[in-house]
Amino acid sequence: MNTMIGKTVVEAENQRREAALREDYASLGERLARRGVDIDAIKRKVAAYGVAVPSWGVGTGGTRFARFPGKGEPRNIFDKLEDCAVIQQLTRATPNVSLHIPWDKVSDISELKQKGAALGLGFDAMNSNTFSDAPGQAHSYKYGSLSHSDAATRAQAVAHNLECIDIGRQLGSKALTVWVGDGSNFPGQSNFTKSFERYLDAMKSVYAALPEDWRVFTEHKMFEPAFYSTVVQDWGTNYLIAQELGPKAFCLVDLGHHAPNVNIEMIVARLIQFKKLGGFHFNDSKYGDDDLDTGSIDPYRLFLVFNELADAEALGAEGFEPAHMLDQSHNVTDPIESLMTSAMEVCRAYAQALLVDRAALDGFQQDNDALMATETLKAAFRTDVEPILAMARLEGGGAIAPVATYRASGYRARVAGERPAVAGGGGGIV
Ligand SMILES: [Mn+2]
Repeated sequence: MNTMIGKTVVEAENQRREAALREDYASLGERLARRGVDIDAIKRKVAAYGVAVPSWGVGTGGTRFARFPGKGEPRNIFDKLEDCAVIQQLTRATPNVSLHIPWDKVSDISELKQKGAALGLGFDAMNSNTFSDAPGQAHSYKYGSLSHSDAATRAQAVAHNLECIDIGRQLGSKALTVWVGDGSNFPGQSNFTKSFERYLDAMKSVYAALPEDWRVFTEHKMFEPAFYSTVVQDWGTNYLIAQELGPKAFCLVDLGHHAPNVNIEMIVARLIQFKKLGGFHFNDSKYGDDDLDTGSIDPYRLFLVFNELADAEALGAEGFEPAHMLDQSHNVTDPIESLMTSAMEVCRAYAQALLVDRAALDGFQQDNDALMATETLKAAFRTDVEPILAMARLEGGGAIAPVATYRASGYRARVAGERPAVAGGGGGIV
């Protein structure tokens, strides 16, 4: 397998930190043992955990105002896979890449598959794009795609999704994620019921083309690019879609796609209860769909989401297999550093959620002891699980300190010499 960063760099960086890590791990292990928790069991679960990286995340994003390209940005999907391989090599938490069509479209799909295999990367859910026009396409998506008033435009959007399934099938992907920008900017511009009927009708054609072992994830979003109404607005609409389509259809929760202060962890619990949670797009936000780095604004909310997931895992919820993916836009940081940090934040929230004393929590809930119930969650959240994460990385062949190791490797400067700056490149705020 090809490694993007020299093993001697990783080993030298790890060597400087290993003794301290072993001390910290032993100390944390003692403290957790007092709470009846086996640190090695938690570490094994964290080591087995993975969150997919979106191919578009490794390019610098942008806002509606401007995009400021970074040095050595990937020029195409092959460069993107190499950057994704750096993230996986150092964090050991991102074994799969989620592709976006047409941004990642290639003439020879087997070449792409081989590149992934050579880098030790698999392919996660495929993402279709009917929120912008591809060069030369017959019908514009300016006024919508799967819900468009024009049948030919809807048919074109369906055909694009079928193409994504076909490419994904050849790559070994097992899921399609559909997010549409369809909606309206003015009251009266579109008929809510008719546009949703058209959307459902089009999605039924996409659903019918799913291979037997595939799932389709529909992603809701409250606003943007449409600012008055969106066709797939909220989790309730999303649940209706999954119900209408059938057993292979699930809801995808992007943490940034809700109104401010919405209780996302409760939405997650509802979708788990009714067996329709398909997966996540992790990111963080302060105001809207900010696509900031996961855990950078509200790590407690991320923990509370993972608390619901760990609860379902502990109960052995039937058919519970959500897909986890990052979905962020990096405007002021090196995308590789942001994605590594974010992947580690997701692992941290998972590890903390595994520390929740569920029997004690259940007892406090039964007794209506609100204070002790919430303190039970806080006790897990306050635990510094970094030694667990770092040990899982070290034992998996990764880096104890991924960002420091990445900086020491000089990877960005090296690729900057090989990759001339490009103005366009697929990326942005999705
Ligand atoms: Mn998303």
